[in-house]
Parts: sequence; structure tokens; C-alpha cells
Amino acid sequence: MGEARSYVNMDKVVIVMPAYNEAENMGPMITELFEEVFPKITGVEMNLLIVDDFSPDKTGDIVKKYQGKYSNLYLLQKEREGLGWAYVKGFRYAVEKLHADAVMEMDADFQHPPKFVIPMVEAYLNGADYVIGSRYIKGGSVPKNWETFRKLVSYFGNLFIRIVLVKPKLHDLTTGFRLTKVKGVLDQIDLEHLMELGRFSHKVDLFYQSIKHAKKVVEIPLAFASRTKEKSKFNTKETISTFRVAIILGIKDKVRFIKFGIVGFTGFLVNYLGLEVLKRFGLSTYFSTLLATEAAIISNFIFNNVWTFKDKTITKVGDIIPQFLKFNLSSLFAVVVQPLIVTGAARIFSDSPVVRLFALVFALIVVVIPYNYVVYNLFIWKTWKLPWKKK
Ligand SMILES: Nc1nc2c(ncn2[C@@H]2O[C@H](COP(=O)(O)OP(=O)(O)OP(=O)(O)O)[C@@H](O)[C@H]2O)c(=O)[nH]1
Ligand SMILES: [Mg+2]
Repeated sequence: MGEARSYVNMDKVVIVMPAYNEAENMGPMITELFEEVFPKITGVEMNLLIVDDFSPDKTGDIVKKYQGKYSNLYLLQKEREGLGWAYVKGFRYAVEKLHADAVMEMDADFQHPPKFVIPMVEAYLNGADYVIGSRYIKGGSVPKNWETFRKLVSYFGNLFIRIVLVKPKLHDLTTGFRLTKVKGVLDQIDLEHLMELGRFSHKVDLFYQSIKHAKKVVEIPLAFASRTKEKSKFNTKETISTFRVAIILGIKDKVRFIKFGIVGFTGFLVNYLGLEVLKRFGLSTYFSTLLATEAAIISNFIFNNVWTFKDKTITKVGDIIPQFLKFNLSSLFAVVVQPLIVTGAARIFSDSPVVRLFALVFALIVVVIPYNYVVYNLFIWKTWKLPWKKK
């Protein structure tokens, strides 16, 4: 038996390493991690979990051989389902069976040189809850022997995803070398329902879901190595799938905003038509406007509740009442701000129909709509969290 590492009250980091037909790499990888890398890391207990899909080349048997030597080496064997599933099942095993505090994604083929585990774990120890091994920051790189085409696809693919997902501050969104804290980040993600679990492109969805919950994200430069053995599996299908995932994720968030806009417009119609109908019933202009406005607020609340925020629909009566009152209160904002902006503009420019129209449109687009959208997401349907409230 080798050195038994078992510490009390020490955080546990589990490297989840999928391996399919990596018999040649397995021995050197395990040895390098346990002999060269883990001894240099203090303050956490390091573990390695190999996820093998019963590789025909007997990768699993090699791992079993080393398990006699290293007690923090684990093996999960299952049927072949694709890379994403290897990670999902590996994460589940790491969290539920090994009680991991953080998990790492890492390849078995030395494309992620093992020494980079050290700065990544250090970043975690310094408070990061999501650490990205980044090829596209200073000090990081892609293999020199990659053909120009692959370099271009990787670089512009990344740039494209950064733009689509609106993540300008992060540089490598498709890397396969990452560390994720379990509490507050990994445990908030519905792993089994990530997109494209059969492919490499699940990485983009996993990244996107992680970033939503992570409070402190750190990028560590990664010199991505080229595959030493066998032929590369990089292909057009994988590339297209990666772009597809990015586009779908990019649109998903905007769909809510579009629905919100449509509901807002129906609210306007309810308001306007309601006013005219009530006037015809002989109500005073003041009461007609008041009732029509409240009718619009009620219909907006209902449509937003069952459509715009259908993944967060409030159903309990005990919740509907306070949230509806909040909704009413937030609607008051428009009542206060719109007249201020319109009269302000009329004073500054001239009190003409054109100025009033422009001022009203300005108030709606620049102030009222963004304000409502933020309030709904943050306080009413709670799809967003304030950065300091993320757990
Ligand atoms: N368990 C499991 N591991 C897999 C599967 N597919 C890939 N892997 C492993 O996941 C890691 C990354 O896969 P690679 O095939 O190297 O993918 P890549 O680095 O994008 O492409 P290459 O340029 O071919 O290296 C390696 O450790 C593989 O052995 C799978 O279906 N099941
Ligand atoms: Mg590889």
C-alpha cells in the first residue's frame, strides 16, 4: 500500500478524468499526478477518479493495478454513452460517494499537462469557486502543431461564444480543464439535463450553468498540449454542435425578454381599450384610467406568471398575494417617472406632440422597461440573484 492520505476537516478535491482507450496514457498519468503533482499541493486532499466506459484496451485494468498503490485513486466503470455522461456520472460519484468539496475536469491524454493542477487548486484555496484552465490568456497557448484551420476554428469559435453568451471578461469558454466548487455551484446544476451530453459540446452548457452560480471565477493560463498518441478526434460535427449549443443558450435568455415585451404590449392594449370601454359606461376619466391601469397590471402579472416566467410560475396563494402586491408597487415607478420625464422634456425642448411622444418612448425604453425587467427577475420571479446573495 502506498501513502494513505486521509485528513480530517480538509477539503477534498476530486479530479474526474474520463478515459476511453487510454491504456497507454493511464500509467504515466496516474504516476505523474500521485508522485509529482499531489505532493506539491497542501491544504486539500487530492483524489483521482477515472471514469472508464469499459474500454476495449482494458484501461480499467491498469487503473485497478494502481489502486493497490494509491488509496486516493478511484475507478468508475460504466457503459459508453459519450463524454458528457462520463462527466455527469463521475461528478455524481465524486459528490455522493467520495464527498468531494470541489471537482475537476481533466483529460487523460496529457493534453492537460498535470502540473497545471497545482495553480488551479491554489486558486480554489484562495477563494475561487470556478477555475478555468485558459488557453487564451497571457501564458496560455494551443499546440504549435495544430493546423491553422483548427487554430482559427478554436480561436474564433471561442470569440463567437463569448459574444453570444455576453461573457467578455472570460477568455476560454470551451476548455476541458476546470475546477468547480460543489457547494453553491455544482450542486445548483441539473447535470442530467445539460445539452449534448453525448458530445464535447456539453462543455459549453456546463460552463454557462456554472458561471450563473459561481461568485469568484478565476482563469489560470493553460499551455494546452497536443495529443501524443493516436489521431485527433476533432471534427466538423463537434464544431457545429458547439456553435449550436452556444446559440441556443444565447437565445434562451433573450426569449424571456421578448415575452416580457409582448406581455407589456398587451398590457398597454388592456389599459387603452379598458379606458375607452369604462368611459362609455359613464365612469369619470379619472376612475376609468385608474381601473384600466389596474386591469393592465393584473393582466400583465398573470401573463408574466404563466408565460414569461413559466419556469418559475408562482402557484401558492400565500405567495401570489405578496408577489402581486410587490408587482403593483413596482408598477408605481412608471407612474412617477414617466410624467417627470415627459414634463421635463417639454420644458427643455417644447411642449409639442412630437417631443411628448419621443420623451414617452425614451422613458419607456431607457428607464421603465429595463427597470421592470430587472425587478421582476430579481424580486418577483427570482430568476436572477444579486451577486452578493449567490450561495
Ligand atoms: N469515459 C469516457 N471517456 C471519454 C469518452 N470520450 C472521450 N473520453 C476521454 O475524454 C478525454 C478527452 O477526449 P479526447 O478524445 O482527447 O478529446 P479531445 O481532446 O477534444 O480531442 P483529441 O484532439 O482527439 O485529443 C480523454 O481523456 C478521453 O479518453 C467517452 O465516451 N467515455
Ligand atoms: Mg484529447
